[in-house]
Amino acid sequence: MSAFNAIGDEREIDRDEFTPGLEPQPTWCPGCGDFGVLKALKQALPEVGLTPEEVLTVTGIGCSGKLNSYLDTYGFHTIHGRSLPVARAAKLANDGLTVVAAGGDGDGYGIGGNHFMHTARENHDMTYIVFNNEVFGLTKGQTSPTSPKGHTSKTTPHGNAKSPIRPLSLALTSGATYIARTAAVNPNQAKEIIKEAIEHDGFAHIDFLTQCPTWNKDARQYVPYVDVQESDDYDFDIHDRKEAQEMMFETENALYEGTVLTGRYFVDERPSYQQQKKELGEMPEEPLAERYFDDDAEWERSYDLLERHK
Ligand SMILES: Cc1ncc(C[n+]2csc(CCOP(=O)(O)OP(=O)(O)O)c2C)c(N)n1
Ligand code: SF4
Ligand SMILES: [Mg+2]
Repeated sequence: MSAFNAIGDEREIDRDEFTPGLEPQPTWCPGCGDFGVLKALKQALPEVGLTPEEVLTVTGIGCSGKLNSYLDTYGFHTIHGRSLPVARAAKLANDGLTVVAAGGDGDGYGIGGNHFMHTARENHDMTYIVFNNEVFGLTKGQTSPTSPKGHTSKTTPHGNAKSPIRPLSLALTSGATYIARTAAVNPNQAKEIIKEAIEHDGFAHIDFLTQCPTWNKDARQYVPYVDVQESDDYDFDIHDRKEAQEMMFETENALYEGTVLTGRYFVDERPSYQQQKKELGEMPEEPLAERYFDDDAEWERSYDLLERHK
């Protein structure tokens, strides 16, 4: 029996199964928002009926990138900004896996920004969690693509001259089909949003506000927050692109003016890339890795291809 045969098994599971037995405790600083992501994810995975062996967590580099060290799923800690291409390849090679990609604001909106845009455009079926703490945490607090204008740090001692990126708007115009923002201070909402994102068939982007008390001088905890679905002050249709766009724009401005808006912003039913590849007959019917176990399989090996080009 290969590791993949476990996919599809039905049994009772709980969040403790996602806690590694041998790994050390998280090394995040006390009060770090990253704990909130880990907690919400550990609760969400069993609640959608997943077992650890059905999930792959792919992370970038940063404090956020340590997520899969503390989570007992398959894991791949990639290089800076490259969680999405690795996640895409894994999902294409084994469509049975539930893929969660994760990384920081520097990782996903900076160095990996190009991958973010195209993974959204192509609507790859996965959940992408961006830990947005508005700084480069691991490397000691440099200004990042989501740092506010005027933000002071070692790299912008006189104040940040750049305007921050608009993550929700960027996801929308790029083509993501589920877009939400949540915050580490709102664990129940975070868990529900992660569950919806995992169950969504297509690219689901979660901008997850995670405070960095060590390096973000303002040490914002993102409280009080407003849930746009719960509040009477906001009324928009998450299936209407134009209304979602206006709400995202307001949300992105509000964050830097001191009002933290969170919730679901956009959901669309456009078929995922995997779905479209299946319709074209271009998706493997079994995980590609299974072929290593099948001596009779006829498949081209990379060195056969090299031979042909001699
Ligand atoms: C190609 C490359 N450039 C730079 C670095 C150094 N580096 C490591 S983590 C990091 C920033 C992390 O910031 P972010 O993605 O926001 O994650 P956080 O630590 O805040 O969770 C940088 C610049 C690297 N590892 N690789
Ligand atoms: S440096 Fe900031 S982001 Fe990194 S673990 Fe500490 S509080 Fe969290
Ligand atoms: Mg960061």
